[in-house]
Amino acid sequence: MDKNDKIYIAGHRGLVGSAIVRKLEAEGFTNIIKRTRKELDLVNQAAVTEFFATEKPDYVFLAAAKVGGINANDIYPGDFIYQNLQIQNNIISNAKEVGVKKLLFLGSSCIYPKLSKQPMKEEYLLTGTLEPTNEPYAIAKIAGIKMCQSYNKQYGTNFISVMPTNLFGFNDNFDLEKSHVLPALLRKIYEAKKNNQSTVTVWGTGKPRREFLFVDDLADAVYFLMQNYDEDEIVNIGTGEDIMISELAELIKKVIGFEGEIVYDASKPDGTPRKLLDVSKLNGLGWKADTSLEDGIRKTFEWFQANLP
Ligand code: GFB
Repeated sequence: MDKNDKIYIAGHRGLVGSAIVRKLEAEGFTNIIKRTRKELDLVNQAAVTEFFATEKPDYVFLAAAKVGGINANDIYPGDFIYQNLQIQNNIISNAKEVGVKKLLFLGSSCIYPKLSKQPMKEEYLLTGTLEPTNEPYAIAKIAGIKMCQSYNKQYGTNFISVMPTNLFGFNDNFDLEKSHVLPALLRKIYEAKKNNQSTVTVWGTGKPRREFLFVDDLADAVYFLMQNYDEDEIVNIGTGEDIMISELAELIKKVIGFEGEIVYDASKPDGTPRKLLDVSKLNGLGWKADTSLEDGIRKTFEWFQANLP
């Protein structure tokens, strides 16, 4: 990518898209195209077709998606499958129509089977049954991967797909019902400390294990792959390390300085027992994550405090 190439970042206000914008701006890119949802509804095929025909971007980062934590996936499955399929179909097909040089599609580690062997290698895709709470979202993401690969095969495009682990950082969603676990616990524990509560409730048993990647590291990896990877096969992006949800809660307690007790609500779903990515392919290409979980949580907590509504 040249510094003045036209680069469209779909989803530039979200957790991932905003981190990619920060990265590209820091690298000196000057021609970044952004559209808010009000300006361009990505679910609307005609609007997306017109946008691509007018703007004709050179490169596309497809970071726009309907996302949420385990509860949001569970209660809005129709929105998750419909909106994600629409957004990605509209963008990928129109990128091909106007001759985009390269597109990077962001998937998710939930595309792998619920009870997959750990750590999860790229080739485990479609080898088993998915986790039911996020199956509609995962099916949409799998369709996106297959769409990129099929277009490469039939039309000779260069559309790559990457599978990030659970992400966190600036511009995340801190809504207590719909967010992912890390921002939810940051907010719950922060509020518990502020209100002198003696306990904080964590959903599930606390036993599931998750891998967390600071989103600025993700943006760095995505930038690296946009320049150095041109293959059909998907690439995992993660740290290669995971922790128990109960350990995450203790770590966030330590960062925030909350001295109360963590209690578990086992009536809430645990989801997949473990979701650790095998990142040997990405490491072999020459990229490694470098923000520790504790540092990432500290930075995110500072951002959260500075940006409280
Ligand atoms: O982050 P999370 O919602 O996503 O939940 P998943 C991870 C684990 O944390 C689950 C537990 O075992 C939750 O039960 N947890 C504990 C909590 N307390 C809380 C809380 O207050 N809020 C939330 N949200 N969880 C999502 C998928 O799965 O991960 C998406 O549903 C996507 O499709 C995303 O793949 C990365 O890792 O379980």
